[in-house]
Amino acid sequence: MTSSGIGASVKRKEDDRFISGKGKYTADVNLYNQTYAYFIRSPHAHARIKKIDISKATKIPGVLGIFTGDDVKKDKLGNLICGWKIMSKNGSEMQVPPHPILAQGKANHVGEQVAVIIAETLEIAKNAAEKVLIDYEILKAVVSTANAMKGEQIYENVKNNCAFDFELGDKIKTEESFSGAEHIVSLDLINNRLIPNAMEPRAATAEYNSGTGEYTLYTTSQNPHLSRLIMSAFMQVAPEHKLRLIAPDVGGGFGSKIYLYAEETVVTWATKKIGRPIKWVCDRSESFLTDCHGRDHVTKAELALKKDGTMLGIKVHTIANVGAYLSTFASVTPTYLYAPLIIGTYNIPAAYINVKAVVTNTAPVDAYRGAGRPEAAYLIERLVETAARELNIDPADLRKKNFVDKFPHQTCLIHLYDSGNYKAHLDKAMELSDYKNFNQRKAESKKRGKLRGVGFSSYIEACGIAPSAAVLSLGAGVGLWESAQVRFNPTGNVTVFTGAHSHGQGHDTTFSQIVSDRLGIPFENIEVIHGDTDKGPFGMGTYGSRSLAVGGSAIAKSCDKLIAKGKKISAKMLDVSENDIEFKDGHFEAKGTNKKKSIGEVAFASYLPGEYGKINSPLPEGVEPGFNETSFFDPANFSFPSGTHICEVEVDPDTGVTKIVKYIAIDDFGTIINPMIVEGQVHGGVAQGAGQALIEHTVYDDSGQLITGSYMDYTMPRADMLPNMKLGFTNTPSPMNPLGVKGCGEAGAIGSPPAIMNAVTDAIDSNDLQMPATPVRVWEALKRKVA
Ligand code: MCN
Repeated sequence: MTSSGIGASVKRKEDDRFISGKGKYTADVNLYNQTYAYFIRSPHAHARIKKIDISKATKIPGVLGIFTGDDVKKDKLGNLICGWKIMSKNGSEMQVPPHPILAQGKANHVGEQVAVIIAETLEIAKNAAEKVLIDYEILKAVVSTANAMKGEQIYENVKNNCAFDFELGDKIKTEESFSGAEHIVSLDLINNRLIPNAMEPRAATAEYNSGTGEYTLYTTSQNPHLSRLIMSAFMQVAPEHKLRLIAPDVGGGFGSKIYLYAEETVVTWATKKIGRPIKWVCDRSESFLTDCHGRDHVTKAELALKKDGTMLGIKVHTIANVGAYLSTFASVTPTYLYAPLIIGTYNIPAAYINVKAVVTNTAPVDAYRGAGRPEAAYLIERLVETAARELNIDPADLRKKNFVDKFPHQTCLIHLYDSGNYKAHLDKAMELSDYKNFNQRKAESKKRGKLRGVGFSSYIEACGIAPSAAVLSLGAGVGLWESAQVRFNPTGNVTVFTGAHSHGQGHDTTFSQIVSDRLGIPFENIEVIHGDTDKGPFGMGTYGSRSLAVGGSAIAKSCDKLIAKGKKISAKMLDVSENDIEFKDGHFEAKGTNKKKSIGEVAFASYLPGEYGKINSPLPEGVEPGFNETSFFDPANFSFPSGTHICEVEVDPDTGVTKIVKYIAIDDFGTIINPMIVEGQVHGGVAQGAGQALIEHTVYDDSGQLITGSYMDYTMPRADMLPNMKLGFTNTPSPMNPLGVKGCGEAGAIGSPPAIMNAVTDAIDSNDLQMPATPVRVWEALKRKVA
């Protein structure tokens, strides 16, 4: 390992830019002669739009245009799409509510964009909005996840408000496993709805060049290529070759910026109509109302076991709230990202899951850090811990008894687990947490009047979302893979173009480490470019902890192609046979001699054969000039990170306040490129999971108004909620990619909610508690217990 190669904790090269205010975010983009967009949003959750009168507003000086759903219709723009087709158990296709970029006929959630005003300044646009008269007929709103199917039908084509009724697994075999069971654990679980809250709110600035017919959109996107594809192929905003999307620095996304939203589409369409650039920046209140939310499941989960703890079967019924519209990936999150993982790390022979996806008059719900996998880990890990308590078996022993321990492992659902050693991370976590002395700590806490609890979670996730064959067979609209171009410039430094997008994950650093390691060139001589559809090949973006496993592997593949080409060129330069060339530490060496050429020299010669390139002849026959390779990597399967998290909490029975006093996370991410970055990813993920478990909660009232629409009411996790975490790794390389890596970007948010909730329920000795375990809920649960 070199000081900047694979395995080194290199400091993030992008941080200097970010912490010194030199980052360039979408809102920093200001174009000559730009105008400003302001969206008029529905104040009602469900309302018929009877009339929109813009006559007064258009007369205000400085107003350049006001557009409504009628204008969108007139221009024949397509609707926003959901790109993953899910079939219901009766064989019918999912029912998708039409999703126009400006409401047509009806508004279906508070905050939905009903009209847009383009003006010389934002103030003028906002003032003009006051003069737009909209006549609404308020309709009854459907809000509750559990009762959505009993509510008034929202869309003509979505019967009973159920977009799809999905199932996976063998129902009969599972029922049989339950009939033969000696013990059944049953839990009613709510996976609370979350609002992503990336540090940078969404933004978009669009410009049309009438000279070239080209549109440029600067946008806060996690996957600009896919957004461009949707805008071109499905919405007819502009032909793909005339549409350039640039997602510059993006200040976090956590999933919420994967999707194509209405606003960026509207400004791109309207910029040609206005004939000037248009800028839109979302404010935090709009973010709360319109960014896609996450989770929101109501679940009944049951686990069948023998008395000795052997797991026999699992049965799950979930109602998943997808909100008012099916956003870009909304259908895959509560189905294929969730259902196949309900068996977790365990050898459970029979499983059945049914998911009813319901539409409601709330903001759309889509993937949020973990996307389906936290929901799966939560239910299986809560069931397992409960089973251990009910059967009076140590939770660690129950897990070990049932762990999958041979790989590859074909589960009874659809996944083939690639590699792992679950016992190893459980053992390591137990050792690091000093589990054996827990009872002593519990007694000490008791002396101080506190209730101490411990919780485990041995989670698994599927990441590296890609294998085209697999995702297409599961209903994806397009196969997923990733691309990379590694380009040597003649003077020996390297530009890497990746189809992935970094918005906090440190790709500039880790991708440079891969190239430095593979090609033996200094880390400082490598530049990573992402987020621009005009640079580099097509890309699939960043989500599902896929960028390293899929995008990083494409980079490694391109490096290997360069080495193969370099062998041919250097053989000619050194006057030996290609078979005698060995590539080592950045040099092509003629075996058994002291003759060698650095990769930089070879790169120069490849572009400029001749005196200066020190290859006084043309390149070898059949070798094209240049040192620039492009690769597309499509793995054979997902990779499956796993880990054990152990949490200890102290609950104050008088106030219900929970304090996390110990947190251990031992994770298996296969080969690790940069341990420091990976630890940072785990820290962030655990903090988000702690937020979900203890304080974060999205509340709509019965009329569909968002009660938790600001930081006054929506509580974000804070540093003082978390102790100094102890992290560690077990590394079983994944056989699914050339780097042996597994993703780490979501693991913390997947492993932590069940570990924390298992600890809280242990402390209060009651399962009668749902997330978030706020002080009042914990206190009430304790009171219910006494009563
Ligand atoms: N890495 C590594 N070794 C491994 C695994 C990963 O060194 N074995 C490094 C990677 O090279 C990369 C980082 O860790 O620099 C995360 O890699 P990966 O797990 O591939 O995840 P992605 O880069 O695809 O990031 C997506 C993931 C997701 S899905 C969400 S949501 C999320 C997350 O990452 N959103 C984030 N982490 C985030 N971090 C920040 N700061 N901001 C977000 O919005």
